[in-house]
Order: sequence, then C-alpha cells, then structure tokens
Amino acid sequence: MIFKPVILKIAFLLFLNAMVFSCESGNKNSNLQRAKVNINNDWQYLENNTEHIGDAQKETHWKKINLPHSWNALDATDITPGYRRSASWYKKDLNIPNIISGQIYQLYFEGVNIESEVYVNGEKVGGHTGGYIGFLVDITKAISTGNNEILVRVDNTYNPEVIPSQKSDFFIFGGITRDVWLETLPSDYLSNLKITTPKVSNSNAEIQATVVVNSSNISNLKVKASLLDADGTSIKSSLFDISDSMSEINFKSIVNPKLWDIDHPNLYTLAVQLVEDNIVKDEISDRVGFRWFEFKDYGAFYLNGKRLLLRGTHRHEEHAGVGAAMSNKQHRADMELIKDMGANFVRLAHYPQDPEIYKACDELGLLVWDELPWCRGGLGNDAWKLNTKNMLEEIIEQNYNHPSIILWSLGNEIYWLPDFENGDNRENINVYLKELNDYAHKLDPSRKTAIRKYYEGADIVDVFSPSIWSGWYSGSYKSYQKAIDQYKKEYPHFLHAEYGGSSHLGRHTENPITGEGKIQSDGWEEAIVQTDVANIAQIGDWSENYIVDLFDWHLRISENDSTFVGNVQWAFKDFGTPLRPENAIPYMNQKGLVDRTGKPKDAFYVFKSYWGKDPFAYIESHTWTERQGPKGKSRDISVYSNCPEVELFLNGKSLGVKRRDTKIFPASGLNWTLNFNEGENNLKAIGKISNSKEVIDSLKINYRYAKNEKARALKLSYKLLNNGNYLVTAKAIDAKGLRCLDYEERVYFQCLNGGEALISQGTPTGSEIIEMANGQASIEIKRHSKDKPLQVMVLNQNFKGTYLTIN
Ligand code: ADA
Repeated sequence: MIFKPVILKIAFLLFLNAMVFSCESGNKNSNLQRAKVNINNDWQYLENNTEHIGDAQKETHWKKINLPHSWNALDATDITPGYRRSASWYKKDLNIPNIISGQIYQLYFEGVNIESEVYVNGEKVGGHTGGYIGFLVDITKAISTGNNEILVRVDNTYNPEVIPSQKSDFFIFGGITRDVWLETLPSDYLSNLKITTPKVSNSNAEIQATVVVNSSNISNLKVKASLLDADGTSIKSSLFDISDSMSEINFKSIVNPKLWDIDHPNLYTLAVQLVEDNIVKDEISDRVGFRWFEFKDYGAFYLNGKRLLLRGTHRHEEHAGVGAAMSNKQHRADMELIKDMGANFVRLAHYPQDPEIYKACDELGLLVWDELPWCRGGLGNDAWKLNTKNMLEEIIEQNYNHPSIILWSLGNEIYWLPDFENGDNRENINVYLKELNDYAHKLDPSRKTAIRKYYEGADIVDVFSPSIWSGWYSGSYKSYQKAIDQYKKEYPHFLHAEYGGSSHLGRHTENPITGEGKIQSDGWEEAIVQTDVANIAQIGDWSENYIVDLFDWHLRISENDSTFVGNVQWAFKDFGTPLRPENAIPYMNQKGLVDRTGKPKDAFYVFKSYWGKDPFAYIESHTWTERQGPKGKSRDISVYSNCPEVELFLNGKSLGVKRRDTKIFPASGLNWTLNFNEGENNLKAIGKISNSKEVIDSLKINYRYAKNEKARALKLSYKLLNNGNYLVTAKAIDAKGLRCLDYEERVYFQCLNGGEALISQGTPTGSEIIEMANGQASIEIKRHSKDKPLQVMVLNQNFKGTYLTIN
C-alpha cells in the first residue's frame, strides 16, 4: 500500500501524538514502531565545567531552559573581551512509560557545539567531536521504564584539533544549539537512504538510491520503493531485493519530470518500505529534486541546460539575542528574506547549518554551497586530520539528498594563521586537501568540490574562488571588471565568493569617500596585514551611501557579463565576531545587508532592485531624514526599484519619469538631481509596473542650510515602542541645538534605575556601546514598572553624562 504524503503526514501526526501521549502520560501503545519526537522542552542547564558526572549530578543550581540553547547567546557580543569557552551540562528527565522489547531507542542531536558526551542514567552512551552537524546516540540498553536521566556535557573549550580554527571571523557558540529528538525504530529497520538522479533531462529522468537494511534475518524481506509526486500520487512503485544488508533502488524512465529549479523548486518523494509478506515493517522517505547543472569550462554556469547567473549571498547561523541557538522559525525567516531579495544561491559560511536551512533551500529554490568548517588555522596534527575528514564524511552523508546542494566546499582561507607548527606548509596542505577532495568525490560523484582563497589548491578542487574585495580591503570598486576578467582566464571554473564592506545603519554622508587619489585603484586582493595598504575598510566612514555604490557597481558588472558564473556577496546579515572589538557596534561584523535582527539596510534594496521579483521602490534613504547643505546646492536622489519606470516627485511636483537600465550607474539610471527647500521636504517615488499598477514609496526629509558647529552636548529623548519598551535616543548637538550630522564618536548608554537596557544584541538599538550615526544613537529599554521612574544615562569622553528621567 502506498501512502500519499497528505495521508502520510496525518499518519505521522497521529503517530507523533501517540508517541507524545505514551511518553508523557503513560498510555500503552504496543503497536509503536518508527517515531520521531522533538524533545527540546524542559531541559536544565548547569554552568559548571566539571568532567565528572557525579559532581554534576550532585549540583542543585540547575536552571530551567528549553533548547536550542547557547551559553554564549549574550556574552559573545557583550562589551567585555572574550566569551565563555568552557564546558557546561544539560539535563533532561525523559519519561518512557512503556519500553517495547526489540525496539530501538535513539537520541538524534542536530548539532552540539563543539564536543559532547551523552549519558543516560549515569552511563556514557555516546557523544560527538565537532559541532555544526548531527549525530545519533543509541540509548536502547541504557533506558528503563519510567524516568530516565539524560545528561549531556557540552564543551566549546579552545581545541585546535577540532575545526573551525578560533582565528575565524565568527564566534564558536557553545551549547546544544539545535533541536534534539527521540527516535524509536522497529527491530528491523531501514536507514541511510541515499538518492541520486544519474540521468535527468526535460523528457526523462532516472533515480538510483540505496538504503541500508538493518535486520538479523533478511530472508523474507523485500524493499518496496515508490516515487510520489507533489500531490502524493504514486508514479512509480517496485519491489527490490536485499543483499549484504543493502537494497539498490532504481527507477528508469520517469517521463517528463517536473524539474527542480530556482523558480519552480518541484520536489518528489521517494518512500521506501521494508516489507515481509505484504506487511510493512518500516518506512522511511526523503524528497527528490530532478535537476542537472554544469560549470562550463571558462564559461558560465548552467542549470537544467540553461545559463543561470549565480546571484549569491552568505549565511552565518546566528541572530540577535540567541547567538547560534536559533529557532526553526528564525532559520526559515532568514532564508525567506534571502529569497525575497532575489538571490538564487547561498554559501553556508563557514560550516554546515541547521537541517531547517537545507529544507528551506530545497523548498524555496536556492542553490547551496555547503562548507566543511576548515576555516583558517592551516593543517593540523593526526587527530585534527581524522576529525576533519570525519566531519566531511558526516556532512556529505547527512546532506546528500538535498537537490539544492551543488557544491561541497573543503574550506576557506585554509592555509592562513596556522594553529600548528608548520601548519601553513603548502606541500603538506595539498597532500591532505587532495585526500579530502578525492574522498568527497568518492562519497558523492554527482557534485562538485570547491574552495575559497587558497590559490595553491585551485587546481585540486573543481570550482575555485580567489579573494576579490574591490573597493573594500583593497583598490577601488571600479576595478571589479578587471579583476573578474583576469580570473575568468586563469581558473576554468571561477565563482567569486565574498565581496562587500561594512556599513553602520543610519550613517550617511553627502560625499562618500571613494578613496580616489588615496588608494591604488587596481588592487583587489585582501592584504594579510590590513594596515600595510591604504584601503576603504580603514579610511572609509562605513556610511550606507558608500556601500550602496560599491554593491551597485558590482551588480551592474555581474548582471551584464554573459560569461560570468556569478558572485556571492559577503554576508547577508550582520554577525558577531571575537576579532572586531573596535567596530562601530563592538564585536560585530557589519557587512550585512540586514542588521542582526534581519532589518534591511539600504544595501538590501540595491540587491532587490537587480534581483527581486515583487515590484517595489525604495527612496535612498529611510534612515537619512536629516540633511544639510548650503542654499542653492543641488543633491542627487537615487531610487532603488525593479520597476521598468519610476517617477519622482518633490513636494508634489514631478521631477520626471526615468527608465531603468542596468547598464547605467548609479541606481540603474533611477537618479534625479534636485534642490531641497529649507525645512520639510516630501519625496514620493512611483514605480510603474504596467498602465494600471504601481508601487509607491514616500519619504519626509528635513533639510537645513545652516551647518552645525562643533558638538557641545548630548541630548536624550525617547519614544514608546509597540512592544511596550522605550527607544531612548541620544543626539549630539551644537551650541545652537543643531544636530551634529558629522559627529561619529562612540557613546555609552546605561539604564540607572527602573528598568534595563537591552544590551549585547549586536544591533543598532541593542548595544550599550555604539558609534553615533550622523550624530545619533539609540538604545531600547525595558521598563520594570510604570510606578517607578526610568532613568537612563549616556556619556563619552567629551560629554560626561546626560540623564533622562521618564516618569
Ligand atoms: C574573509 C573571511 C570571512 C569574513 C571576511 C570579512 O574573507 O572568509 O569569514 O571574515 O573576510 O568580513 O572580512
């Protein structure tokens, strides 16, 4: 009998209910077979690094938590240098009222950072070396009817034998940072379903899959496999033999398959049953996407026979307030926003990510570069080599069936900043890299391997990205075409990963520094010691305006180059890093297109204007509403939009219609020169989609002719937010009370009484230390009680303290 997914889903939910019911309430269900139940809730956490389970068990100061959890959720991005790199314990009482003999019980951890030991009822049952990837622990022998004490020791202590290197530009968050499941399996069960699609064309496709059969007696067993379409209709079904605990499934001539691509991510389901005389003993399934791809030699990338420009960005797995311990909702939201912006490719930097991410990429139509976390640190000792190779195997084995994945990356800047003596020796690195590359191909001949910024290994892998940071770490963005032209000739499969630069939300300037005359315009390679070369990263002001221009220039080039594989912007979202204490938001890498909560900066709209499907118009900039300039001085206004035509109005008067042309810089020609009135100005942009449809964006700008003088004081004001918190804003003002638009110094917020500041969020309104943006900075404050006044202070070296009381 073949289940349709809908029925399957209902059956699974019923099963799940039965399982939860039986686990939590003691109901007996003797038919219990395969089930998977999430056990994220009701854990306890002990911040104690003891190695002895007995010591942990004696402790009474456990804190109630739910998973996912990281003890570095806030301490990584607080203002104190360093973050807790140590061990902690997690505990859960798992009630299993009815243990069915012969059944297998296991825990599935989606990812525990970065080393772990798992105990059940005091007995060590498993563990894992390396975070960012899932692992199973068989607990069958250790459990008993009733309550079972699960204890997990989790350790993110500095350990150079476990990748990634701590010299990487991101935090290695400690904790059980992903979901945990209790799985039960029948005594005869299926595992390791690996699906390939060796032949795919528009008219025909073939499936080859293998599944492991776990049984002590296979004599009467068969495997029944069925291919279901998106509606759950079976389009192929067959019985297959088992030999050597393995069954090979093969469906030839799947006629007119609905292909998986970025616009139509069509998915099928391969459902596999273990049967004995028509009795289903176990069933597993996974999804299949039919697609093929090619990196043409010295040419473009092709998906399903059609040229596709890879429009990419990078994702780090972390978020304000929770660090790496993101909920599935937050994971999904990241990917939906990336898709909404119009990207079709995402590099998972610099480690494999939550299962929710691959699921989202399969469903949304995002191609994936999946990465082994060999990030910096060079080559390590034998233990390091073993751990690293194991991890590559685990990544490929676990993520194998996702049609979205096209590349297995072996690492990033692997030679750099060695953690072991002689670890940067290129000959030794190449021997090991070749070993990894061959292994990746052996495990998965259907995909390509890749690496970024390790030139000596460019010939070893299939796809290579050199380092090009035109206009940021080196040179001018205007040299981008030159850079890609050079590498197009040099590397047969060249994909450009990482470009961009930092921007501080709300910082704007009438004249962004371009570095012209100050920097060597032709450079593009990131210098190892940044202070050795003049570059915008060092001399620039991190304004949103500059970064908008940089991206606009890059996109104009890539969108108009017919032989380019594509590029991958660094990085989608601002993220925490131990390497950048001095940044405008301390410990934040601010190269994101959105802030650490996912709020778009201007640069997001530049990308959306080139790539996005839903019509929109965005006047640059909604975070630049206070401007200044002498009377008579004209200003340029850009509108980022994907509409074919946009008309701009100033104070009700049309400034004309402009046609969008991606060959024109900036803003694809949607750029107007105008003169603001002194005081309030109203801008309106109307994007025309067709004769009847349009999109509108409006913006109020306060413009003044008077230039502010030197800052004389900080002034505080507040507004009540929808969530009941207060947004307290500090403004630097001159002697006349004018806001000092050029004031960019750091300010320090403190809530003195009546509430608490939402600090350590790594966001523009959630950092107690932050650089001003155009003479302004804000902090969100939570009030404890309406009966007591709230007192907030802001200060820095120049101004010794300004106080605000909210009664
Ligand atoms: C490197 C590195 C990234 C990131 C980036 C940056 O290229 O690969 O991890 O840190 O630099 O922001 O400078």
